[in-house]
Amino acid sequence: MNRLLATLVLAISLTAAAVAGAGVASAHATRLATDPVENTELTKAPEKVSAMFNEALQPSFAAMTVVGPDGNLWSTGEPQVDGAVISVGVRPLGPSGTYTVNYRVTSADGHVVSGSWSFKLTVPGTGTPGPSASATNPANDGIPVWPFFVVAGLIVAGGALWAVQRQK
Ligand SMILES: [Cu+2]
Repeated sequence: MNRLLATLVLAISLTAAAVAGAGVASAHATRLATDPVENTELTKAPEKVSAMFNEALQPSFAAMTVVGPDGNLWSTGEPQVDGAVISVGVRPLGPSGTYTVNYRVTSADGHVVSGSWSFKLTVPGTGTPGPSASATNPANDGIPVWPFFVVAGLIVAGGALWAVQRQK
């Protein structure tokens, strides 16, 4: 019975390690399309911005912001993940110029992918901005991957140790 349990623990540990390894090997989510299209010139603010990827995204840790030419946040609310699409609401825009959409999504394989694109507002709007974006760019706070490997390694070591001790 004890040996069976030890074997089970080892099997689970190896599976965890294999999953961690598989994440490195498989491809990240790739951005296929954006709305508005990159570098589009708009005369009116979009109600929301979105990016579509080549695979379903994990809804956890998703981030998306719109930063205006004034350095302020023009996105509003929480980003929404729907299958392969992430979107966020946009306030009525303000000054004309370049608005940059920053995003961070989690691929199906667990890897975090971040990026950005821009569009241009050619006619200034009357909207009021959110807070300054300098501290809230999602591209700046990537989630480190190494704690996952440390935990996987500890599980494998623990399982092996247990298996060895049970055989004495
Ligand atoms: Cu990946």
